[in-house]
Amino acid sequence: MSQVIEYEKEGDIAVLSANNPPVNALGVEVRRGLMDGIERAETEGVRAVLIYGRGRTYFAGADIREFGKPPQDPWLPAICDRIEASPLLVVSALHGTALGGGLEVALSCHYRIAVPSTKIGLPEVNLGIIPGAGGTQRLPRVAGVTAALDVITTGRHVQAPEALEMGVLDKVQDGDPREIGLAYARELLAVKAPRRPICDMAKPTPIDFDAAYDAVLRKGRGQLSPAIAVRAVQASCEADDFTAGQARERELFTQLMASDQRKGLIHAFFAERAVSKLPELQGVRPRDLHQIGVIGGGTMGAGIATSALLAGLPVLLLEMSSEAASAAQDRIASNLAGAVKRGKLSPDDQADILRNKLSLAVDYDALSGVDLVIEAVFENMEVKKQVFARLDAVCKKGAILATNTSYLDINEIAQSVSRPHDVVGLHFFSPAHVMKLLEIVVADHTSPEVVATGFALGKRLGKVSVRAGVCDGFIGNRILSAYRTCADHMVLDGASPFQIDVALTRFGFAMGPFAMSDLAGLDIGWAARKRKRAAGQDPRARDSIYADKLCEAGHFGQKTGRGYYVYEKGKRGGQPNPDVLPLIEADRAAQGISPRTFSDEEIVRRYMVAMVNEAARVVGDGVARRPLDVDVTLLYGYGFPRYMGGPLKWSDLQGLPNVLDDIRKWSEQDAYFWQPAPLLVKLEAEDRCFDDLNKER
Ligand code: T1G
Repeated sequence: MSQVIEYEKEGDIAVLSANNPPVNALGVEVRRGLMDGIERAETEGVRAVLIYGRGRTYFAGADIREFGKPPQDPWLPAICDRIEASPLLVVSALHGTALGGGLEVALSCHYRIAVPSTKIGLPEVNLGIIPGAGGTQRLPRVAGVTAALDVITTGRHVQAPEALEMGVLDKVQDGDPREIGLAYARELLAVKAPRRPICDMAKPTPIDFDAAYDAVLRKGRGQLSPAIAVRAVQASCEADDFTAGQARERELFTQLMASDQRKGLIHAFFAERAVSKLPELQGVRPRDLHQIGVIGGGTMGAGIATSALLAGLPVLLLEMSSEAASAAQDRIASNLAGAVKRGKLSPDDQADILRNKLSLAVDYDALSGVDLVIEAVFENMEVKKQVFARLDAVCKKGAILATNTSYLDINEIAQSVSRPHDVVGLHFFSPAHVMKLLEIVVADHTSPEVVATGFALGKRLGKVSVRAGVCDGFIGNRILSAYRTCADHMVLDGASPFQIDVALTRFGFAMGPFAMSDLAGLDIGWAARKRKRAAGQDPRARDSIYADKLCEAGHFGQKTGRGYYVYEKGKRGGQPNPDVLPLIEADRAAQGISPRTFSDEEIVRRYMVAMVNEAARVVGDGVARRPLDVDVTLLYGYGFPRYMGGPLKWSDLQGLPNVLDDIRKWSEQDAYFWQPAPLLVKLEAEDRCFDDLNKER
């Protein structure tokens, strides 16, 4: 008998328990154990079979690590059919997260009981595929098409009470899964409950599947799996019989399993878990965090404070005056009210946080007891150094001194205090209490313990934390600067900002670069361009002034109501600003440029290749430890389409030689901007890809 599926007998009930930590994934050994267990039970004169999971959960799905490898017998659909066809009464007792193939195994049983905290779901679409072991055929039969489509196309987790109402669960009862499962099986046997193979149930009532398909496809913004799932569910109504419906499901599942979107989404799944696993942190104990200090209560400081407060961390917020502190408190209260509105916080908890967890101060001495302090003051090196000097004087030994700067040199800040090993960058993204990305910027002398504490804080705040080295823009903003510059070059050469935005949203980005600039504020880019010019940028670098002209006219984007787009109060989105094209034409004329047309394909290709080239430099320079760190940064901080896995996964799927061919071709027009990143050239020469680097590091 397999170790991962244990077989026991409890009277006239055979018990199959999964023991495959951490999530009882349905790997080939588990599948073999289930098949052997069912067959054995049928030879031992028992009347029922109970299936449940040991440890933290019932089966949480197929083993994702097997994807992309040759499938191994027995396949999960065959297991489900075998369980369902058993002449014995088969009961599943669920707890934890019964997801994907796990729920499909449960649906192939004849009865399902769960503890109240159980969550069920069919989240396969989040991996670029669809349920492939009968879920699209069985769930509609028990829950109806509408409920099944909601669960399958969103991949959402369903709490036990709702699953009971849906008809997916037959009973919800507190207790040990094994015990409640055995009691329920005995109860069913006592009343001679019939087997209830779902495959024998009537076909579900159809809906307008074309309308459902169109609606889901639009919502998917380029991701195909949710819409394809609609067609699989459609087969549960329209196929000749259950078996034909399963065949249709298998056909669609197999198509998606071979797709780049499945490769991208699986990469994202594992990358977002690997990103916090750094060899340098193995065995390093983070410092305890009982209270954190935040300096500066503007948008960022208030957002950071809100994020910590929502995670249950007491916060001391320091401002320059009591009026500023009170204004900061109002910003935090407003942020918390948003959390209440979104159902993330109860009104009582909001009141408790403001009354008991948030303290305000105007005197640095108040920070003497905090374990970690984050400054979010004006982005100016001298101001930052003054703040750090004060912190160095008042904070207790072992307190961590963090800066939220988005581009200033953290090594220079660290050198201005007596404890550089306690200095770290914690780069939050605005709004800090909503955006999940946190760049943990490690300066030359930052101690591993401080880095580990940064990651522990990020985990506690529910962030996805990425380790970054010190450079202008760290990982995300440095890469953003490159592909944003590429977009500006295309505007100078003939494309319009509006065409570029449309092309990139069609490709899958939530927003195009110019709409994004309007959202962030055009003054930020303007300051960066002035900073680079003042620092003396390379004369070979192309420059543009059309955007400066917009800013000089006071148009900073959404915050002033006008930028690349014109924004009307109360209306979502903006309309192209008619003043923009004349500014661009003047800029082209001043530079003697004759504009040409761009196809959407070329726009997307240049934009993406510029992103990949700079990302390869960021990895090559060691600012990002691995390619996956770049991918996770772009996925969580820059609206990169998740189904492509991130820019470096995308480039692997495109083929690095093809990417390099484009760079070399374009470098004939602009050898300065299109210099191939050395790492790209190296990988091409060694016939390797970024995934190989991820595996090595
Ligand atoms: N396969 C392999 N490993 C898995 C896994 C899975 N399905 N789920 C989790 N892990 C690993 C994960 O990589 C991590 O490893 C550890 O378990 C803890 O996970 C035919 C084909 C279950 C809600 O999509 O949603 O069934 O980093 O950190 O936050 O139709 O994991 O420790 O080395 O996420 O408590 C469908 C995916 C598969 C569920 C737990 N199932 N997993 O969250 O822990 S497709 C899923 C999750 C399928 C069938 C199809 C979550 C979780 P490590 P964790 P967590």
